[in-house]
Amino acid sequence: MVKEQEVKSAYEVAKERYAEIGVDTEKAIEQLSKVKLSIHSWQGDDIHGFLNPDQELTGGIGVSGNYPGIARTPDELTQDLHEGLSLIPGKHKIQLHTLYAVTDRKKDFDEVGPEDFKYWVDWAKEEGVGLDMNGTFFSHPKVKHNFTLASPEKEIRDFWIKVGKQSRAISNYFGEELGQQSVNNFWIPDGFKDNPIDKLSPRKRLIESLDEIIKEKYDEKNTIEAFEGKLFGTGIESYTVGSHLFYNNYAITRDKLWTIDAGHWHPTEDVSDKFSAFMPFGKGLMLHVSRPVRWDSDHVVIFDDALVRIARSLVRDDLLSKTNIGLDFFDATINRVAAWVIGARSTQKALLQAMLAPIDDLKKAENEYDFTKRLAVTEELKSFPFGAVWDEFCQRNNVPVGLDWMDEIRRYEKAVQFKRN
Ligand code: RNT
Ligand code: ZN
Repeated sequence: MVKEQEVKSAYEVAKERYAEIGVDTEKAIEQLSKVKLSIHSWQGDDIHGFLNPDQELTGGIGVSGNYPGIARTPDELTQDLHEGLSLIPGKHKIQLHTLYAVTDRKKDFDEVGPEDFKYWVDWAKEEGVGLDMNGTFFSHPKVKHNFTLASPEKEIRDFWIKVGKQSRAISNYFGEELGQQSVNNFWIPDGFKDNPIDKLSPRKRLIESLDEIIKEKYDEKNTIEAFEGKLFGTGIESYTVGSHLFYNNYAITRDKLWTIDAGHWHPTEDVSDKFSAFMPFGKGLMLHVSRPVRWDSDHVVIFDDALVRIARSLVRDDLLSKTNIGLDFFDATINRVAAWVIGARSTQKALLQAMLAPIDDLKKAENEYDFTKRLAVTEELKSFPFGAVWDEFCQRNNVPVGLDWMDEIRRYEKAVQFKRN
């Protein structure tokens, strides 16, 4: 066990070091405690959900691994989420999907409504978390040749439009019940494996379907839509109807949020550079923080350069208040609760490190063309003792410091998860 006093004294030293360059660590701690992450339920059960758990996962996404202890029921999933949340400092949100409805009889995707999410709302109230939503447009027989809302068949489109409308009603219910805005994220897999003849008509159909879905007015205090584009999916390599540019334009013209999933771009593209290019025009962003390894592989998020850059852009450009930071990865080769904890804590650490910088001072240097100072300071900052501030943050939030959380995971998997099989 890490000793409380040691954390305190290391923090005091770090506080001094940062004060010397004009950085107030208390302010950073305060700022970080206000950032809510939207933690994705689907890391806990490999995106099976409860509506049709035996249906294969489709849509061009995939989970690999079979680490023991997967959550199979609503109670197991909420138990695991509770465990994960107890190891992540701060107050957060959970992202759900249509798939996670808890129904009293067999229901299809288009039939589930707010009443089927009462289980989650009750749990969220008890847990003190918010809820975000995602309509599910995959893992269902009505995904025909990888098409949903942009399908050439009206009957198929109508089914998915209904799913979209229901997801809005559910998201609105989350907002009303929990007193905080619920972001309703839309991602559909629609596209072709091989070169299409007609790239325009599917996009026009998608616009029509989406416009129909968002026709009904809901109070934005409760719910707002976000639209997530993509470059490609497995088996959908040649053409994606909902491309980045498509949703970028859709979000701007409909005054909605644009979702940027860190895995949905060419590996050499820096997604963090897009925030400041979108924000002056857009209402706000939803992020799906993920880690693409060579492709959109949805590895667990770690403290790597890509994450550091995302955090820096949000903090330096003061975009946190207009950005919803969601996580989106799925790895079943490691303990699924640990995956949540690692991804969430890494994201928070990156944000904290970004906050621990003399940002105004650096902006001033930049405007005065003092690029020498800019480079010198940003480079030295990398080895400043931000870890001591992070430890203090964890301690103040009553979650384990350092690797202590791993001891708890080992206890939990023995006592709970490994007993499931
Ligand atoms: C898929 C998108 C989408 C999904 C989740 C499960 O490429 O990233 O966000 O990962 O909805
Ligand atoms: Zn995503």
